[in-house]
Amino acid sequence: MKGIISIQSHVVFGHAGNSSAVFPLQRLGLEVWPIHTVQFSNHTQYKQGWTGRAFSANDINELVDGMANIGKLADCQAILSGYQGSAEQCQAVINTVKKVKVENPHALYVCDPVMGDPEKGCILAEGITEQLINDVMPIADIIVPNQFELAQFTQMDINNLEQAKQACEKALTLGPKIVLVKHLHSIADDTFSMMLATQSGCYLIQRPQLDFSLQPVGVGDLISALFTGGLLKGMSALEAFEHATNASFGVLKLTHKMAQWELQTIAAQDELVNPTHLFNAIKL
Ligand code: PLP
Ligand code: PXL
Repeated sequence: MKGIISIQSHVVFGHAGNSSAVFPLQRLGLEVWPIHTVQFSNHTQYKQGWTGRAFSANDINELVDGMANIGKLADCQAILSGYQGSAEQCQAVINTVKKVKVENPHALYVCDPVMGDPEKGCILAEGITEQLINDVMPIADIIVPNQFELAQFTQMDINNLEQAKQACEKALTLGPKIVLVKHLHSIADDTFSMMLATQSGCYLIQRPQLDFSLQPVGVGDLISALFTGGLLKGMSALEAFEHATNASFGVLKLTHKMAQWELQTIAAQDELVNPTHLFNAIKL
C-alpha cells in the first residue's frame, strides 16, 4: 500500500490544513498518512481566537521514525507540507523529506509554504517564514505559493502578469521543478488567477471570482492537495493544474451557494473527482 505523508495543521472544526487536504486526497482514491503540526479548535481567522497547541518538532520526528520502524517510508510516494506550528518543525519536515527520499528516491516533496497573512488573520509562530524561504522551499520538488509567498521566495516584486511569470522562472532556478501559484491577486480584480510554471513553459488559468462576505480559509491547502493527488494519479502537471483549479472552484461554488464560511468539502465531494465547471489553462 502506497501513500502520501501530509504534514500540516489539524483543526477540530472546519477545513484548514490537513482538515482541508486529507479527505479530498482520500476521495480521489489515495492513501494519506497525516502528521499534524498543530491541533487547534479552529483555524486562526476566527475573531474569537482558537484553543489548542503546536506539537514539538520531536513529535513529528518520532512519528516518522515509527513509520520507518514498520518499513513504510519506502511506500511513501509524496510528502506534502503546509501550515507549520514552529520554526523547529520546519527542520522536522526537512528531516522527513530526507529520510523518505533515502527509502524512495522517486518520492515527490510538495511544499505549500504557508507564510501567514496578518491582514487576513492567518497567524503563524515566529521564524517560520525565514525557514521556509531559506531551508525548506529550496529542497522541494514542487512549491505551491500564493503571490506574496512567491515574491518572498524570489525577492521580486510582483505587480503584473509579466512579473509573475518572471518570478516563477526565477523560482525554477532555486530548486523546485514545478511552481503552482495558487492565487495571483495582482493580475485582475474580477477574475481569480492561478499560474503553473514547469521547464516546458508557463500557464495561466482565470476563473470567476466569487463574492464572499468572509473569504473561506483552507482553499490553498485544498489546491495543493488536489494538485499532489492529480500527479499521483498519473495526470500531467498541466492536467493536475486544471483539475486542482476546477475541483477547488466546485467546492467554493457550493460553499458560496450554501452561504458558509468554512469550505463545504464533504457536501461538494463529487466536485473533487468530477468538477462541473471546466476552465482551461492558456500557455503564456
Ligand atoms: N483560493 C481562494 C479563493 C483564496 O481566497 C485563497 C486565499 O487567499 C487561495 C486560493 C490561496 O490560498 P492561501 O493564500 O490562503 O494559501
Ligand atoms: O489555510 C492555511 C491555514 C492552515 N491551518 C491553520 C490556519 C490557516 C489559515 O489561517 O489558521 C490552522
